[in-house]
Amino acid sequence: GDSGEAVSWQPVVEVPRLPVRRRESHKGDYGTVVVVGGSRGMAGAAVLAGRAALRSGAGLVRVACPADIWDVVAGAYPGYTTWGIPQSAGGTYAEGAAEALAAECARADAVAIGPGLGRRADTVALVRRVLELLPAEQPVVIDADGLYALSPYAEWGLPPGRSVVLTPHAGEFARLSGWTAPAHNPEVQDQEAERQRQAVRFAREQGVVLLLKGSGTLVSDGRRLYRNSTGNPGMATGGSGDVLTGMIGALLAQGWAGFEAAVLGAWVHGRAGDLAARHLGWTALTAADLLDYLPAAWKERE
Ligand code: NPW
Ligand code: AMP
Ligand code: MG
Repeated sequence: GDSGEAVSWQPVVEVPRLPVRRRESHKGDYGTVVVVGGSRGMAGAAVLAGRAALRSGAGLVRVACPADIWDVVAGAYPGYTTWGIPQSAGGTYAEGAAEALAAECARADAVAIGPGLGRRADTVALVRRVLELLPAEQPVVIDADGLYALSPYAEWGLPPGRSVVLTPHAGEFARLSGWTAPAHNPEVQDQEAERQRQAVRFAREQGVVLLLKGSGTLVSDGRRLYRNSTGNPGMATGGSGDVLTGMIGALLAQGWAGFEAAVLGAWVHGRAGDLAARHLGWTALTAADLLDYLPAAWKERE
């Protein structure tokens, strides 16, 4: 399309605050999120997303991973439940796997799909089929290999009108949208303006909430645009994005609308990175450290 097209949006300045928890509330009040992720070699991505969802207030977290890593994911952390996506002897997904997985997802309040799933043909088919089968009102955040399965989004994406949050980094956004950012330098004003225009336009045309990651993460629903101010280059480390996916899934499960969930998630994720960097520095920071600093970051929004 025409990248010079004028797009109007309202800048958002307010990052939402968390409502106060009622003293008598129980875990059913805070929603269930299913994290669909992981594969042999990338079990960690599912673990990071599941742990991040727990650290972000979801009442219950269930990690759905391929059956061949079920024990690995379950053994990595006791706080979430797990479910193994059926596989056949050869390791590919079994017949009926997508239907069974969709049924698991349909019992939850929100779904976070993609971290570490891999890119095999049967994985791509599984992701597409599951998303087709989800109830229309179920909110979903799609990241990483979930985005790969839906690229280009205009061809493979979900029908507009659903609550969908997509969280690509620049490389994933290029694959989804066909637009490749020039080497990103936020100091160059017109490059940044073009990045913002592309984000708003994609969100509007596809009817999704887009969270475009990077230094100065953008969130748009096609009408509003938010540019995040938290975060640092210490977060340029494997697994950072997987943590964000779990966080947004947890917020969706707690009833936040997609745009607000993405804005709040991006801010708190970056803030956790900034608090972590204060003690650990940029060099040593890891994705697991973000989990350790989420409590302090969330507390600032309580
Ligand atoms: P380059 O290298 O800059 O030329 P991919 P991925 C390009 C899982 N993980 N940020 C870049 O080009 C994830 O969940 C598992 C990043 C390159 O071509 C996924 O399932 C972990 N990339 C899977 O790995 C921890 C940028 O995009 C390509 C970019 C693959 O995810 C790690 C890289 O992206 C990881 O999270 C930017 N700003 N701009 C685990 N512990 O299990 C351009 N690129 O190929 O989508 O791969 O992000 O590594
Ligand atoms: P992913 O590439 O999916 O692992 O996501 C990386 C995460 O780290 C995203 O949330 C990015 O916004 C964040 N991140 C990476 N590099 C930076 C940076 N230089 N400044 C701020 N945030 C960053
Ligand atoms: Mg990622």
